[in-house]
Amino acid sequence: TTARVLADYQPSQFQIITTDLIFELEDNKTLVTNRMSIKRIDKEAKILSLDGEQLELLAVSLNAQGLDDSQFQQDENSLHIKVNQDEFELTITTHIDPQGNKALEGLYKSGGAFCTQCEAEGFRRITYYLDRPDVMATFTTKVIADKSQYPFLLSNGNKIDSGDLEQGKHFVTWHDPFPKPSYLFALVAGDFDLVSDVFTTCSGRQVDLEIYVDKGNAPKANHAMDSLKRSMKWDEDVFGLEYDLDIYMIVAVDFFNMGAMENKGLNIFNSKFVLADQQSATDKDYFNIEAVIAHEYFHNWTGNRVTCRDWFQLSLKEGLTVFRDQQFSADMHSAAVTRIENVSTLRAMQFPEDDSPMAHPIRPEKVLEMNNFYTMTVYEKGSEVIRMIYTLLGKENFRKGMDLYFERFDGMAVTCDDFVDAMADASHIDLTMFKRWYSQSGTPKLMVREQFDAATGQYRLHIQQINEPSDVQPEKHYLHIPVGIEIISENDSASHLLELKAEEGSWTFEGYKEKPVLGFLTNFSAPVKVEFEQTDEELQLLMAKANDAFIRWDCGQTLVVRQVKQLLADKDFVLPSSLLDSVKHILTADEDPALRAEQLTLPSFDEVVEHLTDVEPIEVVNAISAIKTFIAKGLAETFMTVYQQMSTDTYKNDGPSIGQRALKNVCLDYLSETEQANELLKQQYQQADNMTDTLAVLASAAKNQLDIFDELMLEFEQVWSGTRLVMDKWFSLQAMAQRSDMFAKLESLEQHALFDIENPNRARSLIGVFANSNPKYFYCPSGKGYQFLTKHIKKLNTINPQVASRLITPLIQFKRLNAHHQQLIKIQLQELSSLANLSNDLKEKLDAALN
Ligand code: BAL
Ligand code: ZN
Repeated sequence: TTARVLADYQPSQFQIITTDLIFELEDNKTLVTNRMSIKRIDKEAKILSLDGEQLELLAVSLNAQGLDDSQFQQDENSLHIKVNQDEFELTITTHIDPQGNKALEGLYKSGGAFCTQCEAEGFRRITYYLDRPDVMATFTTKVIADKSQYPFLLSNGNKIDSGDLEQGKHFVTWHDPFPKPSYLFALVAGDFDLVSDVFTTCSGRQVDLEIYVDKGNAPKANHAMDSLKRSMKWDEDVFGLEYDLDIYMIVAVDFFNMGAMENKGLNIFNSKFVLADQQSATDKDYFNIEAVIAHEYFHNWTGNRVTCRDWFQLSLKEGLTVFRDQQFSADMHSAAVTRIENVSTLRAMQFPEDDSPMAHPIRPEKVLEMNNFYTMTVYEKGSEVIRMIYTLLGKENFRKGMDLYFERFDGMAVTCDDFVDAMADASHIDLTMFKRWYSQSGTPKLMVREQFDAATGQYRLHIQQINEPSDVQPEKHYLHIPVGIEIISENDSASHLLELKAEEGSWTFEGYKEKPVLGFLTNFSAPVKVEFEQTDEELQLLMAKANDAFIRWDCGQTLVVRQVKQLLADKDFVLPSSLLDSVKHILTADEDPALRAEQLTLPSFDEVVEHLTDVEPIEVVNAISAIKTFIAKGLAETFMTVYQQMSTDTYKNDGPSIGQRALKNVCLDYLSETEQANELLKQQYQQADNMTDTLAVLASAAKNQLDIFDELMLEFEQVWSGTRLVMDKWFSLQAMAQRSDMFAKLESLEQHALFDIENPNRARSLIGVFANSNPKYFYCPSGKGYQFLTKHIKKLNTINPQVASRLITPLIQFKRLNAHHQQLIKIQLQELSSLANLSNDLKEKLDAALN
């Protein structure tokens, strides 16, 4: 296989107008009959080439005439058929093996149920097809299966027929009136608990809402259902977007590569993003479930009604839909806290990606395996790019742009340029230069200088943008960057939006008696790094006084990163007591507890590493840990006071209670560094009536290597061994624990009866969490951590290449490590690249990393 290139895009020579599918479901031999009515668009075309992988072809007929071998040709990934008519009907029958499908792409079995995952290119594992998003057909799907095993037979659209058949079988036929690309196709067959509700749309239509979960889990679907109704209402209120079918279904499955999938009218979800109750799910789980339910629902317009022309345009729907779900979460909860968490994720996960051998623009230009491009860049940086448009246009113009986008492109497969053009045309704001964000990779760096002239009262700000060349993009251009600032003077605070549209820009502000203090990049107005030499005192002032909550939080993070750098430079450096003053100020401030919890959370290993080069990881781990201990010991009493203030008797699931729990558990984590740790944790563990508090204890015990850890984990395992999602948490806690016998422990965990490498959630909870959240042992100078990861990637390469390819990320992002670690990692990468049967997924990343 060779990589595809954006510049080579050609419209399809053929369009499929209707697709009629019949599935006769059997574990190892499902019969798929696919009848397509096809139009030839390019009259010169003589051969129709359909995509197909891992299919057993049984028969092909053209206009009801069976074809023989001379009329079509088959190769590994396609079927070529001679055609000479402008309109014809093609019927293809194939056998597929859902039970044997461990890659979880196409039709497969999750537990006892059949389900599908077609995005990006999984439909070609179901039948031969023009498996590309700009081919949009009207689907009718008949599903036949054993009635007692599979009482529910689901597909996209509306149910139009059903009935019983011989031999205990039955069938249901579905028709989806909205033309769609094959990646939005879905089928589910199984036995479930059904939770139903209705939603009345703004125009008064009744929509049936149905959530299907494993038997016994119905009570855990209520939060998902409420989240769905809130999402439907929000999209009407904020964007005027109404749901369009009579039914909206969500099915939760345990084996799923992604978080969830927005198939038209029939979302399929990783059960992790559906199931929740007080006992088994944390506040964070509740938040994420609501966000993912919203995300998939919002795709109905941004993704399904208007879809992508080709897969290079993925951010057209993903960046925009992430932006929409972030806005929704901000409206449902604290906007400040939501924004801070978005930025943390971006810095910890997208910035490293954008600086790695796999760096790509939000609209990639070259793709070998499309599944490799469901990335932090396409999603999260993509959302930041939409947010910048929102910031530049303002709320009203942004809405006008969205309206124009739907007016122009409803029912079509379009490009990122089409979206930006709609925004520019509706607002009369020139976004020509702004479009460079779509084609340039890398995180820009802003160099900020300020100057104050006491004689004239002028405050002058100078910003320079630096876009470092990369191997793939040796020539970078400057970008159009919205820069929010807040200028704080003695008795005033003023906010401005600056637009940097050249390599450098200067702005002058008048009328200051003393040098004002600058809050730079309010609300994180652009996905950039900042170099700005502010004094510690200025940062402390901003932490206390800035109106912008992001600035208040960010200045605290900057201070901590500074301390880490000092500790790395000088082992005898003594942390300043001013750090304690700042933390104490936050702890006792009259501020939303949820925000205080964010402010008290130290930057993660990954966030800190983004500020360093030539890194010896253990030193960074130790420096962060020294700061935490210093704060914990210096303020133990205050932490205890706030901990007690935030402790309440009864569990409630409302915003204030969630914020209080967050702050309480941050305090608990600091208190885990003090002498009362074991006792305090044990007490909270025993009293906890919800998973948030229980998990907080276990996480603190794991990270602080407390004596009680193993004992509590044993107890937890006995209580929860029958609940898969909770056991994922148990494996994650084991994987993030600090213990001297870490590698022996990992070996025993992979032998654990409940470890199952074929389940992506389980694989991620042990292997992924170890590699991403246990830097002390993953980056062990012996190389054992890297070897552990490599061993599992090798196994997954043949079982589930998508999961393997995701897990390799920390081995690809090695640039900031010192030579010793880079060398150790390279050995692993070379070993992987010499694997027989190396998947395209891994090959693409290994080639980039080893070139
Ligand atoms: N389209 C894949 C899953 C998601 O982004 O919603
Ligand atoms: Zn999405």
